[in-house]
Amino acid sequence: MSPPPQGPRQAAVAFGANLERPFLALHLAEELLGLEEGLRFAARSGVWLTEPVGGPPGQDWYHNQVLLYETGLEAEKILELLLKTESALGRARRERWGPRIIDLDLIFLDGEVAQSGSLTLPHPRLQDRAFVLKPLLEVAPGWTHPVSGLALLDLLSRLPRGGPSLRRL
Ligand code: A4P
Ligand code: MG
Repeated sequence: MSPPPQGPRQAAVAFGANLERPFLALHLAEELLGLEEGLRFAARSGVWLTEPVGGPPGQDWYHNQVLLYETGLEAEKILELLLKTESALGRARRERWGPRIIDLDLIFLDGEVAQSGSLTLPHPRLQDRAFVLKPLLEVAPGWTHPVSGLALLDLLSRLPRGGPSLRRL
């Protein structure tokens, strides 16, 4: 039996940039993704200036933003489009959590739960990161984590006090 036809789902994509011209990188990534068939832009958060989490000391603060799309695409296909867009903008993979011209992460696809070598959903570190949770709250305030059952506000309230700084630009 074939699976029942699925209506469009909401996909949240986190954008992060901390090299050269981060505003331009965020803008270009949005434009490129907007050209992809199957991803329909729904909402964008403000841009947040955020202290780096992990990675080498001394790297610049990040510009972070979350965009929401409506899509009929499968998660693997969305990830492929994100990686393609990173490459198109000249991202070279060097060290983990190192500075990057653009990083595009799939945060959630509705309530889908996935765990494979190349894809984990929801994003495995989203609950640890104010730089994802704060902009996400702007575009998807009603989303709840399908594994923990926690709402975004609950996740935010569980972040340790005195964590990395951030502010909305
Ligand atoms: N991958 C698995 N699941 C996913 C998913 N849901 N979305 C795989 C995106 N990718 C997913 O990622 C490595 C691989 O993860 C991908 O090839 C994909 O198959 P990457 O982008 O190549 O490597 P990375 O980003 O250096 O590592 P990682 O672990 O993804 O880092 P994070 O978690 O993305 O963190 N601080 C601030 N303030 N702001 C930031 O944006 N970003 C990072 C990177 C660290 N510190 C930061 C920020
Ligand atoms: Mg990434």
